[in-house]
Amino acid sequence: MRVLILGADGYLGWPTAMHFSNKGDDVVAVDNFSKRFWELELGIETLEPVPTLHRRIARWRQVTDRVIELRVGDLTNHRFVYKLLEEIRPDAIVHYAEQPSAPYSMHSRTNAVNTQVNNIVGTLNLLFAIRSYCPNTHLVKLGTMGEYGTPNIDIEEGYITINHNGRSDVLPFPKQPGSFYHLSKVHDTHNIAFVCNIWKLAATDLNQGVVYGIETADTARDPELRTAFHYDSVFGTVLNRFLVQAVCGIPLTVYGEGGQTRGFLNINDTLRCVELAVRNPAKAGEFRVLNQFTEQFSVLDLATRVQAAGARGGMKVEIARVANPRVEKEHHYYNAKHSKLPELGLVPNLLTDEVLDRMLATVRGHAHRINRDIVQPSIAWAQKHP
Ligand code: USQ
Repeated sequence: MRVLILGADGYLGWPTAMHFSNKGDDVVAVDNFSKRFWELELGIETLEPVPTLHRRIARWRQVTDRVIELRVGDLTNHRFVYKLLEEIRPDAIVHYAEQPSAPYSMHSRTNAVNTQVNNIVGTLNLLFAIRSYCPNTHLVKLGTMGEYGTPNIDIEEGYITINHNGRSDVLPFPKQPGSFYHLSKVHDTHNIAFVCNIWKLAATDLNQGVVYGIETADTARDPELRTAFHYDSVFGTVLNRFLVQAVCGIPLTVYGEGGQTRGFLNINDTLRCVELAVRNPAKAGEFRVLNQFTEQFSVLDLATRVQAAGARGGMKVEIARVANPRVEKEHHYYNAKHSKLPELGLVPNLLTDEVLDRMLATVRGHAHRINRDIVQPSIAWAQKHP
């Protein structure tokens, strides 16, 4: 298949590009490197420096003899997007090209606006370009489980049957996002669902949980093929952060009570889920929603698991209760369905002690690189900004 990967320089985008290329698909990688700019702006470093996308693509070719094509451009520039789709006309588009951080989006008015313009305008340009040049292309869009928030009822996969005043309908599941970033994903969802209906485009929204992990089969082939691993308080996800904190002796930063419960998945399962979505496309006019995670944990569960992994590795790991910089429920019901991807063939890589120990050992190997100054939370939801 001809697969276009948007946001191919990122934590998930680069392993996804290699994954499809390795399967023999014809991969075109797209990025505008804005994430690298945001990192520089905030003084954020990844655990190991990440080679340029150009260099990683060249290395991939040396290692595997497979070609990944590169296009550099910004999805908010509609001329770039139109030209791209006119030329490539892919079978599938995997769309990761969004500002992915909730804290980043809550930093200031500027960041909230930039996040929503980048994410919503970029996706909207993409939808118009698909309609113009490749209306049969399957769009696989990365959404987030955070679109649903933490309601006091079971979370369904995208839709819920509601009985009201004697009538019944299947309606989009209510959205209660917790940041301007999560809101941007909700707005995307509505735009995509709308055009699937009116233009009969085919789209899959992958409502992904929190991803963890440092390596995939392809990144492990060569140090120059590594992907970005963030542990800072803006772009790092919670388990990745806890692993780094454990290694450098910083008490694990559990925000508030730690009862916040989310869906989680291993980075290797992200690749498998995206592949399953691409190989089993939505139909014309269908807006398919798949909840993409494999297990639920509370933040405190994870901290306790990392503490135990540290003890197995001879490290004394403390758990801190940090004042919660976010406005979120710290104790709540959480039971989210996630059966559609297993029905398509997903066999999950669960967070076993062995997996946790291996990740901790890998992070420990890079301990000399850790910048302790970027670990503590620096952006508060309720704080006033100019
Ligand atoms: N948390 C801590 N301590 C930390 C960091 C986070 O207790 O040091 C807590 C947060 O308060 C939150 C939970 O852990 O309750 C998850 O936070 P996170 O930073 O790992 O994840 P989140 O901000 O929700 O965003 C991440 C990705 C985002 C993706 C989302 C999936 O950055 O791109 O959409 O996970 S989900 O959470 O299901 O919405």
